[in-house]
Amino acid sequence: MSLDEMADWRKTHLTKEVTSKLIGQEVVLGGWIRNFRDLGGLKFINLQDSYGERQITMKKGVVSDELFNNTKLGYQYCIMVRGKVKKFGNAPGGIEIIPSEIKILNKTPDKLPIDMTGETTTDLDLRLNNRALDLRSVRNQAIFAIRGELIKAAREFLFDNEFKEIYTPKIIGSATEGGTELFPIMYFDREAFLTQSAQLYKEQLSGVFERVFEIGPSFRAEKSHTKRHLCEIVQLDIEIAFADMTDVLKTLEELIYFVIKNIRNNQLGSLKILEMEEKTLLPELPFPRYTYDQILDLIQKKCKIPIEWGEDISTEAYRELENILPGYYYITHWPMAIKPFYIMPSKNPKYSESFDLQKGMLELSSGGTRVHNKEHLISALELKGLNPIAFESHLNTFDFGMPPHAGLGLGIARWLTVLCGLNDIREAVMYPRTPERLTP
Ligand code: AMO
Repeated sequence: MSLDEMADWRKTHLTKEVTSKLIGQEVVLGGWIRNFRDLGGLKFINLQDSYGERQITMKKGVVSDELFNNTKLGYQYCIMVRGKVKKFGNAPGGIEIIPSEIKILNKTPDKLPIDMTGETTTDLDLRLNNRALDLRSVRNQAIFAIRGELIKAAREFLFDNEFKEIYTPKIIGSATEGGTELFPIMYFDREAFLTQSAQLYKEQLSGVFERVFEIGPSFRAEKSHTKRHLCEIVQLDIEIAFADMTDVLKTLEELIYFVIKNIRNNQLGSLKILEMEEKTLLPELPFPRYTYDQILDLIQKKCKIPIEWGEDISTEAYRELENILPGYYYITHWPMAIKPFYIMPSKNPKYSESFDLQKGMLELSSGGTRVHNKEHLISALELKGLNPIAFESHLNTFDFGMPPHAGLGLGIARWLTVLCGLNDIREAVMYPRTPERLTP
């Protein structure tokens, strides 16, 4: 069978726009065949586009014989349909389209690598291998509609609160956070790195624009094989001048509340598809706040897991804690020894003005008050065994009236995992990068 040309056909409507207001009118729709049924004298096509789906009904004797007999269909064929809108209570949107012409613009193999009808679930790796196809599934359309709303609402919240959007370089000359975990690249004849965080630049820009945010990529060369780690992430970074950690905690919880409110208002249908409408609820503000010491106490006494002061909290401990603290909560005042050099030590310098935001066992965000005094920052670098010379251009910016400032970084995919009730972070990214996966 040869393919049809689109020629001068253009969609008149998106599927979701074909409502009872258009009954009796002719429309042109385009999309993919999600499902089809052939009942002999009656054929049904579920036509999906990125906005929803509508039913195309071909009844022998109602549509032309040529159309009825010659239209050969396959799953995910790309088609355009011209037809009349008719009321039909049992179809999606209460509407069916009676076609006068169908163009088949592209076909698929007889057997698709993954089930696209939603009737069975396919293994995640196989789905990821065929991601451009997989992303058309109802489930994925819901996940990424929620992601879209998350980003839109976060931007709206931040612009409404006088933040300015920044973009910081992703190719950098030296490590931002000081550690390993960097991907080296060739920058002409020099070595450079992919950035692991917008940290230093967002701090510098808070000394210019005061309230800044960025939604951008960071790269983590960690060989972690968990359901929570990726090598390429998108972070929401926020930095606020003339502020400390307490201001950031407040901003972050208000942002979370605003985003969830918008998701519930505008994407309740997507939450329903994911069976999350009773779970992704508006959280109570303020979020509970525990110090690191209080959490340690809970882990030792209630979870009966041994943990030494100064250690990071293990996955096992977080898993147990989730039974006690299932919602959003903050852990503040971490030991300075396990926080980066740019974090401000507390009055008792064993502790730091830092926090993590948890949702159950997942860490969604971390941040804190920063050191804004250049001499302190140089000592902090040295204390962490880092060479201040490597940070010279950053340190120089502290000579020009750097204000006190504080901020946070939030992992978008981690948060989406929580909002959508996903079991694996790879589901929350269109094309995930993990130690094993570099394609597609
Ligand atoms: P941190 O390294 O804790 O802090 O990162 C902040 C948030 O980013 C997400 N995240 C990840 N998500 C998936 N895979 C990973 N490998 C991964 N690494 C981090 C998490 C995490 O909470 N500069 C600081 C932030 C700041 O202080 O402003 C930073 O990047 O959700």
